[in-house]
Amino acid sequence: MEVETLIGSSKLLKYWPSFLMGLVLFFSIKYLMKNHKRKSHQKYTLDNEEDIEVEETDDLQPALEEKPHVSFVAGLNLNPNGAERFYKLVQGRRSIRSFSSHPKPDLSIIEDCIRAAGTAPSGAHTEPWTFCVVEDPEVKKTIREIVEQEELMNYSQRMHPQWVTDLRPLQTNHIKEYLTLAPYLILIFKQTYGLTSDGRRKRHYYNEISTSIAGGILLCALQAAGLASLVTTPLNCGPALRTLLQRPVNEKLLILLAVGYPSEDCKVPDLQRKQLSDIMVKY
Ligand code: IYR
Repeated sequence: MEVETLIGSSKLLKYWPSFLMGLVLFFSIKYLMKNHKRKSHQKYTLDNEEDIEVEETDDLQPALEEKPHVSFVAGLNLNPNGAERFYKLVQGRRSIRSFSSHPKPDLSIIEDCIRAAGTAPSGAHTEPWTFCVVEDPEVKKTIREIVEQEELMNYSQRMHPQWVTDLRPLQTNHIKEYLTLAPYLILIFKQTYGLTSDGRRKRHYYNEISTSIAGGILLCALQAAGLASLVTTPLNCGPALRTLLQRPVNEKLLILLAVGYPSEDCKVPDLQRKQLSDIMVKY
């Protein structure tokens, strides 16, 4: 009788269905909120970052160390003809397919050009690029073998006939003599993610756009140094070239650049560039 009275007076036992409902509601809301947060992160990063594979954790870390902001000292005076001089410099750039193996430019020039490329802006200042400079003739020979083997299949099977037709004015085919003749090959890898000092993956936002901008600055720097180049994007060769150069799996080949001086008999197609009025729209 006494126990029954005790049970009857216990509020927990009396209102247990309401307590249970409250608990279920609490955990459901918590779960839904966590899921919503994760989904909105995914939506943001999937745009343009299709191959990012970073674990979702609640333990968020800033991409940059927290650093104080400092005053920006421009160190430049407005140079009214700077842009015109730069335009004159870069308008002389052409894609060269016939290189001279001599003389060989000093490595220090290539280093300065890559330093310039490394000034490119990048998503959350992650600097998601690696520039592999190849001058060893044996490595260049192997690169050429890998590329020619794939390009033979690209031209004959993988590329649409219209693509091959569109390339006819460039007089290209699967034979890539420039890969062994050019004194330097620069293989530009985008880092699809980074690694923190404790081995965790770090997001590299807009790594392809950032690395492409760095590639553009590199082309301009090479031109300023009086060097010619050829941008190539050899289809299907990335993994084999990454393995050859022993690059880690987070690095994906974006551009293979041949660099050097044009051969004496070098010819280029007589191409015209679009006019300013064709590429610029004023509002
Ligand atoms: N990657 C091939 C085909 C090629 C594709 C384009 I687009 C070019 O502008 C030039 C070539 C090659 O290098 O031959």
